Amino acid sequence: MQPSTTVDLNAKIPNNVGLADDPKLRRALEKWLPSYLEWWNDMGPTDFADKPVFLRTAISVDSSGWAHYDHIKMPDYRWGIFLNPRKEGESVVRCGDDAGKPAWQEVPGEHRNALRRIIVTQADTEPASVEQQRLLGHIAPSLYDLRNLFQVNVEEGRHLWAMVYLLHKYFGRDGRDEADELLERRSGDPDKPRILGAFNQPCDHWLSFFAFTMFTDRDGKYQLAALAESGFEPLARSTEFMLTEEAHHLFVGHTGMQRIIQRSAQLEKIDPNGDVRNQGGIDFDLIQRTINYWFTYSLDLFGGEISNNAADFFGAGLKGRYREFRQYDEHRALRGSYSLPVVDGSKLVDRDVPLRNAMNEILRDEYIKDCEKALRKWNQTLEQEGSDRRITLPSRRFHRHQGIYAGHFFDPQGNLITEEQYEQNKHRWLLVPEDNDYLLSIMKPVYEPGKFANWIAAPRRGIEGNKLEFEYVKLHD
Ligand code: BYC
Ligand code: FE
Ligand code: FE
Repeated sequence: MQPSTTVDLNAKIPNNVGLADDPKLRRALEKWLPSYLEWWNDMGPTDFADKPVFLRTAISVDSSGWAHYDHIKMPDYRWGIFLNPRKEGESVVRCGDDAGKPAWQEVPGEHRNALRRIIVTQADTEPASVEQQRLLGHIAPSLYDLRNLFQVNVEEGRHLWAMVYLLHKYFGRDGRDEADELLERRSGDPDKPRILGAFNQPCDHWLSFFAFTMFTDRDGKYQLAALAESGFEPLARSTEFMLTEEAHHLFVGHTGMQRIIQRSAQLEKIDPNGDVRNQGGIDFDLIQRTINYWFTYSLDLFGGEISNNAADFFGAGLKGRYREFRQYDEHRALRGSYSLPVVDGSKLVDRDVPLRNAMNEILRDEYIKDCEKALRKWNQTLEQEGSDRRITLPSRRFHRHQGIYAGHFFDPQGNLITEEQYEQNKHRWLLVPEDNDYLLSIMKPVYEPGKFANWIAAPRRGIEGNKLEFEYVKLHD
């Protein structure tokens, strides 16, 4: 059945997947709903449950006007299930051995395990990020930012719904068990951690929050885009709709970092010695260490440079390249190779890898290009503010925990160094506990409408045509 573009908004779970006509599935999801809400209450944003937040809610899959904005309390958010419509001629397997054949509306038996694994991995990141960010509301730099945090949080919750729908509908008993386990794992818990590395790292303050939404949510963009090329069409349509929401998360990260950089440049000018910290701001070295930290953990999320999993996923038509359908003419990738530097003793030598095995690296290339674009914007901001400082991205080899560079030591320029050299310098390159102490010392909540903390510039404009003074979160009745 083709999902319609009209959304059933009156249903207990808003959806355009025909839940009303599938009582068994509807009951299963309605049973999962209270467990989800219990998780939200335990692990979602602390203490703001009774405060109306100016949130957007997805109400349609029509690209013009898909969202509705209103003040609502987060536990009353209408988490729904939405699939993008698909045009004629687009319902094909887009990559691999079966490229060009009709897309699958059901899970092919031979790809069942791989698909389940991909969906569970994707799903697991969504609640993980909400857990990582749960305390940040207490130190928000403004009501505008507080609202954006909560907007990201409720939408990550909806992304979990999008994946849990697929697990319940297409994976039977196993899928239901996986859906339950998604509510049991916890970010950073040594006994039942989240699946991927970055989602177990603490996100204690707003500098990390903005770097996370800039760099880690951006991995989300590229993974979702690769899954939007999947031959399993329900997955492709789900992830396509998730991408419309994702754009806002990336906006929050990109502009959040930019506003901090801008403010630091202003404080540098004000201070007689150009000392940003002396003015209560965030110095550029600390900003750089934070970028180094979250960018590299996010690079890990693409998996190994040389990967049999990636080759299998691509060959099976489960996961394509970025914009596979539109950007490439040849969708099999059986010929050709990808050259990359590998560690050989004490030096780096180039090695050719069959194209399919390099799919993680090819996606990582797209991601890095996108990040470089953002860095150029931030450096423009610095130039406009009259600062001589510039921010950079570290090498993709630096500080890696996955793939061929893990277990070796590199400086941020990508040169091989000894473990000793690395240990001696890492406090200059990566976030350290003292950084967190300092950031927490300057991050006091600013809850007065239209006011912003000293360490961050105000945004250019408000949300949905509202002024910056608008009460984006109503803390007092
Ligand atoms: N941490 O061949 P390899 C988002 C494991 S973010 C821990 O190198 P593969 C969001 C791997 O599982 C997007 N383990 O990698 C953002 C494998 O384990 P097994 C999330 C890792 O499989 C912000 C082994 O290493 N979506 O949406 O080609 C807020 C060797 O695997 C890591 C997806 O990830 C790691 N970083 O690629 C909210 C899409 N990396 O089999 C949300 C689905 C690798 O030996 N996932 N491993 O036990 C995938 O497509 C793939 O699983 C990966 C890994 C790209 C993650
Ligand atoms: Fe998400
Ligand atoms: Fe996101």
